[in-house]
Amino acid sequence: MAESTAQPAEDASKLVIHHLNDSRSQRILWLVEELEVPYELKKYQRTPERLAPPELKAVNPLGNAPVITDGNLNLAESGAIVEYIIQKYGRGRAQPPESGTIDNLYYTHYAEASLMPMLVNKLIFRIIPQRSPFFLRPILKTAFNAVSARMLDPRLKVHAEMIETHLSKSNGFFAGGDEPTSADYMMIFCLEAWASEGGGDLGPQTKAYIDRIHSRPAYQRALQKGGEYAFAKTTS
Ligand SMILES: N[C@@H](CCC(=O)N[C@@H](CS)C(=O)NCC(=O)O)C(=O)O
Repeated sequence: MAESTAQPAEDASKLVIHHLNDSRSQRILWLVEELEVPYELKKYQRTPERLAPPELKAVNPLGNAPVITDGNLNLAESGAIVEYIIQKYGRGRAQPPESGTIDNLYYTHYAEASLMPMLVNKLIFRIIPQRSPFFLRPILKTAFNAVSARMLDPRLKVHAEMIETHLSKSNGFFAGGDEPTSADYMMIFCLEAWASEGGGDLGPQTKAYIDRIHSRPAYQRALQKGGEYAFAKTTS
């Protein structure tokens, strides 16, 4: 969703980040902290059902996060936001080296298009039994665990191997340069969510990558500013 709002934003000169706790908007906070882009933070709290609160609908008809407001523009979808901010505010930073252009393109899109849907399914399969009537829980838990083990885990194993192989050759970041690029800003949330679901087959290079990103000062600043974030655990 990208729309020109009829009303100008209060302060059109400042980028506004609409941040939901425990969510993909942590990607955007890390990015702006890393690039030292001035911004205003608007925080939203998940409901007891872990949904986004209705106020987010004022800036995104889908009601989810992240969203940014830049002047008259409201822009949702974390991949679009990452690319927009790098292009408009990056001052030449966060660019992949020539040799990493295709890896950057691939992992920037792979994160939400291929990996995240499987991780979300895994999460949903775990949550459905917990939120079902008490007497149905044991049978639903058995059924959904079986579906997860048969349909998701073997596929996730292949993904984990691909990522591990890539990171073992890519010299620190997904595009192989000397600073994070859009691929890193997109991939970190998936890997964090995966690790916090048990980590399954995540390899040592992948775990070391997550810990390395967590140790960056800009990442730590983003955590402090954003507040509650359940996924920034160390992997060891
Ligand atoms: N593909 C979208 C996914 C957006 C999304 O599902 N956001 C979640 C947070 S991680 C959300 O707002 N969930 C609460 C809800 O949908 O009510 C993106 O990358 O921005």
